[in-house]
Amino acid sequence: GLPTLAVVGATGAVGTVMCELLTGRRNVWGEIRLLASERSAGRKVRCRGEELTVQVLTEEALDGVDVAMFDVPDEVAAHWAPIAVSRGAIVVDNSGAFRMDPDVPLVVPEINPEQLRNRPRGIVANANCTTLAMIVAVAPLHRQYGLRELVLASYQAVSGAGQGGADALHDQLAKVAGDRLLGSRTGDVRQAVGDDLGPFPAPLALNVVPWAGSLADGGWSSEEMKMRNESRKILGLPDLKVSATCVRVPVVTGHSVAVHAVFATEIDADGARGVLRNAPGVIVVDDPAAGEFPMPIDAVGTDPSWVGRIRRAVDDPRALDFFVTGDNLRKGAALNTAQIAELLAKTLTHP
Ligand code: 11C
Repeated sequence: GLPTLAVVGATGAVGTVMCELLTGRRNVWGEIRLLASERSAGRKVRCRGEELTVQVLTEEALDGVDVAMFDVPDEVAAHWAPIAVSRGAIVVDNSGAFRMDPDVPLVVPEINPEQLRNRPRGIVANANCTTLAMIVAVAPLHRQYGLRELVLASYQAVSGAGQGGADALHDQLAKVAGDRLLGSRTGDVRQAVGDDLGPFPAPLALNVVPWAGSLADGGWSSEEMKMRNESRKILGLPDLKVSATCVRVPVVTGHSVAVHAVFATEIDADGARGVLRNAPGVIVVDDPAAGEFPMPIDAVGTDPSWVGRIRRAVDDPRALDFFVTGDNLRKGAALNTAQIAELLAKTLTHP
């Protein structure tokens, strides 16, 4: 029979997209079991054309599961992923809990699928959504030109912080709509928005916030360190120089990254465009004269990383600048997890 899949965290922002994805993709699963916290248990969710009842995550609920996808906070994954493994499942974890563990492969199927084979802890990690949007475009350029350094600036959507992030932005936009003084010297956005900041340290409506995640050493944010550390691990370049500045913008879904990539050899924009056009998971949208650039409003709900504004640095013939946008809930989370799980399913189908 076909392997049994569990989706842990099935009612969150990523879990919800996962159910949509499982409905649209080629089916490789037998039973699909939706698991969540007590709060969401009993809810009915349509998935793959079936109406499924969300069950409470317990040890017993994991019995008989072949692959368990985890879309839950770090501390929940840290506790429950090893339990799922002890019950016989392979875990594909979308949290940050295991990504940098040397015994856990960090897999992007377009880039390093071979790493799936070596998973001593029974856990495979899915990268951060900001890393994923960018790395799908950077990896094929690295193969062609030899990457030496990345300088990154992100433009991250509020749904990266979960459903609460999306709700916060919509609530704030409703509060600021129509007041044309807001954002000028005489109109205070903080006052209009009030205390309801959701998961963010400052208002997102009519604003940008140069902060995502928690405080790490040296003034860096955890999100910036993830972009550095995960890029190094996925590309197999432990000494890669990476500097990232992560910024939250008033976009609901779709993380964008401005990339300055320095290579070992000279690079030209047309050559890079050719490499990217042939790269799996990438779509090139690069005709500024016609108003065509990668943007979240177009990338949302789609699978690929959209890449454009491709140009060679004026002052360094070995450096390329470009802009990339990807759906943070799809390739950034649910899609990459589903792709990994499907590769595992191929090896698991019971006779
Ligand atoms: C954000 N990228 O946009 C974060 C959310 O390590 O999986 C995902 C955090 C993570 O806020």
